[in-house]
Amino acid sequence: MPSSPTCSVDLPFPCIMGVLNVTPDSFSDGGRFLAADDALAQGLALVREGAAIVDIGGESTRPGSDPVSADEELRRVMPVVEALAGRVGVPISVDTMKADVARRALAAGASFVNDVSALRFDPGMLGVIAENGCPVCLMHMRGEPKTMQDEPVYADVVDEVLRFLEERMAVALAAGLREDQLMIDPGIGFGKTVEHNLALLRHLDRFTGFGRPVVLGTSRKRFLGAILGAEPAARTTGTVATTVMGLLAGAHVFRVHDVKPNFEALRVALAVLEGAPAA
Ligand code: PMM
Repeated sequence: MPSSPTCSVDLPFPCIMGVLNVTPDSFSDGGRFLAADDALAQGLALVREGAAIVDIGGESTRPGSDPVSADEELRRVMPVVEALAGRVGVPISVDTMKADVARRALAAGASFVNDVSALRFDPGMLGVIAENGCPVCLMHMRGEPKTMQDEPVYADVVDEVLRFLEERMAVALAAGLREDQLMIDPGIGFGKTVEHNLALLRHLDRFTGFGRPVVLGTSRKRFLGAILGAEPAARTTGTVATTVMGLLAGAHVFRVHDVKPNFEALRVALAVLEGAPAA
């Protein structure tokens, strides 16, 4: 039976992290949930469909995107965190690289931080996580969103991403974070070609070797478009294929926009692995 390390926020294994982007420009759902009421309804819908985490983000990290100010990010994110905290019944993560946004979101009821810069962009972030004692997802990204897709080159993408995550975990532990606060993510699409993404997915099992929960974010991403010749909204089936493969490789958390099909695929795959439907 598959299993995964425990975390300081109790997350079922496997589980879905539903994406709630409160941005005008995210690549697949930008602009849809800018009004707090729409975001609240979408957050509740994600949980109804099976999400065990709602991931709220106010800054697009799509390739080529410009950063937004902390004030603007707070203006987007805080009403949604405040509206959802205590109402969704599942942990909320805040997808941010900024210490101020993380601090305020945690104070308003978010349970952990999803930092796609792996604590590199804001020197204050490590302190916020340490003070709060909450989990943090450390994701690999080459460079920054503005430039990350400018001809990324790796000698061996899997080795380099593994080494990067090992180094970021060491930095976090040296600063006083506990091991059970850490989750890791290979950062599919962040400074990687299609072939790099495929190599990371093919060798995803190696990421479980650190003994920390592995987060996988493939949802509707560009490499699926390259394979299928499909626009983001038509990449759901492709996403589901990677979710099932990710489960077989031992990934724990699946960050997706389309919760229901991914949740159902996990339930069926898990039933096959365990020889019985989950209770
Ligand atoms: N991808 C995006 C944003 N945040 N966080 C984690 N941990 N892993 C990811 O792969 C990831 C992320 C970009 O996708 P979006 O624009 O659809 O949110």
